[in-house]
Amino acid sequence: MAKPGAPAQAATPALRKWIIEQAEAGFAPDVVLASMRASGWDEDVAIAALEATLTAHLQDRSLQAQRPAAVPVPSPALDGAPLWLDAGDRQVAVLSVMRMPRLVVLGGLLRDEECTALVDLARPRLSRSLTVETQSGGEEVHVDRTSEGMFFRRGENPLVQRIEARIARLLDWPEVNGEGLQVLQYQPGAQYKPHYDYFEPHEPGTPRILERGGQRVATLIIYLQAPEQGGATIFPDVQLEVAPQRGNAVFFSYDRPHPSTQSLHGGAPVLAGEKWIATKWLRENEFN
Ligand code: PD2
Ligand code: ZN
Repeated sequence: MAKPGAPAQAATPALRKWIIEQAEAGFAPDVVLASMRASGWDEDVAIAALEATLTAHLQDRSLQAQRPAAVPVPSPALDGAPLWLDAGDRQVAVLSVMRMPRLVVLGGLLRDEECTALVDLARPRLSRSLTVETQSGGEEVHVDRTSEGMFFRRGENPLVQRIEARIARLLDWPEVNGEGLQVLQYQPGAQYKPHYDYFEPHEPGTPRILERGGQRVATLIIYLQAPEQGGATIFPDVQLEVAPQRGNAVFFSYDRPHPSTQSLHGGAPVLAGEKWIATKWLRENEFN
């Protein structure tokens, strides 16, 4: 609190930055306080600013220290800002690029006939989608995920092989690091509430999951059938909605299993029609 009669003084971002620089340079708080007093800061204001700034700074530092280390992630070859990417047997359009979260919207990853064929192969094999049960590392039915789905085994048939080879080339990531392609169907009302695709490091079931290829480091969601309304893939941290247009895809990576990647995402409720997607999750190492 400023003393009566003292000019109103506030801890500006510039002052906070300066306080942190002094602390990092090794000056004790009382030395920094003396220096602030000498520059005309009211003592009470200066003490409050010092306390608040240094406490917040220590909290930030300890959160940073707890953050898992970053690892290499798949990425399309975006150097030079190309409009098209080489996916081997197909050129794929770059529609949007974001740095944080690391995200790319891709156009024409699959041909219409490939989308239809995947849906036809998947339809008879659908069952209620599961989510990871974090205690055991197993899976469970969950209200947050109301789609129906199935998994293809990696390389299960020529169509899946072709798509997997395309994805590996596009993202420059080994095919064997990919989980089997998952196909999901969302009926009107179905959704997937916001979540992270990586496995929570501190959950008891995670070590078991990581035995098969390590962490997930990226997700590719391919739209196989657009609903009539709704069903966008949403990224709440950055208020982005990707429209689920057939043949297009959204790719995003997360270099550590931590919310700082801003990779929180969900499937908004389908309002009319049916939405179908295929998801490819990419692991750090070979998935088996
Ligand atoms: O269907 C989607 O848009 C969606 C949203 C969030 C899919 C996934 N996550 C997923 O397959 O992980
Ligand atoms: Zn997801």
